Amino acid sequence: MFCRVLIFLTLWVGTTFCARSCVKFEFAQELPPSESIQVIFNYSAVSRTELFGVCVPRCMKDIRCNAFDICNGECRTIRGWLPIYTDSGSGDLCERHQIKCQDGYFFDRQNESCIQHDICNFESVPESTCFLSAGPSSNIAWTRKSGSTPSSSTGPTAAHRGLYYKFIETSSGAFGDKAILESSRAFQVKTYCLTMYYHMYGATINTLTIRTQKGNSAAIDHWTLSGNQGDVWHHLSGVNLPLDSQTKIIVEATKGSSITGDIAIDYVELWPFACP
Ligand SMILES: [Ca+2]
Repeated sequence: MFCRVLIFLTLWVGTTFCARSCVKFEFAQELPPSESIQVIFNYSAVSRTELFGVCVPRCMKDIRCNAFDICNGECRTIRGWLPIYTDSGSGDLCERHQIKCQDGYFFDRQNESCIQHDICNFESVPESTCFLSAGPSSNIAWTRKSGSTPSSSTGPTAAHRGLYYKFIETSSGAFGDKAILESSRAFQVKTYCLTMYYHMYGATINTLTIRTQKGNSAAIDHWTLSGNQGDVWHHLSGVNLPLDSQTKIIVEATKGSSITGDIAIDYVELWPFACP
């Protein structure tokens, strides 16, 4: 099996891409040929921190484990959650090849079908794959933006992925004002994994929180961070959220004491299984 699939992948990828480094396909024997033939999805990454690495037990259930990337002439299979490469050199143009599903869905090996994969990339309005919308109890808004925020010394200068992100503008309003995004669909009874990128740069950054709330019960905080985190996008690599049809996800940013408190988020993903 190993040789058969390796030969297939090598032929399919083509010697122009990776004749030098196809040894990275050492796990390819676990990709059935019938599925490999459907490996046609292209994926672009701007940073190697996007890539997933070593084998973990769940790999046979997870599309991220039966994909492979080609980056600058090198290729490798993708297995697991943590990145193989820890350098964050920008500009790596990668192609991710995996089993194709329609936008907003990914292939679940356990069910052998495409299942919903929620993503808020904020690139379009409306965004059909986004599970978050403005919460009615907000004092200030999460604003969609491209490029820099209006104030200097705070906020990102560009989206992490694509052109657009969402942020809170802290030039007006009062200390402690809250901007709230809430989930707008019902979930199954299980633990989901939320990942996202956040940018918290400025002298008066306050707090970003992810919580859940079941009906009118008290909300439960699952992740919270306060204060200046530097002028860089950070990756939140996974927060477990126990959900059901009555429980909603809340992403809340709190305004600090002055205009240097802009908090931004981008590429929020909700995976329908617990974090690895
Ligand atoms: Ca974006």
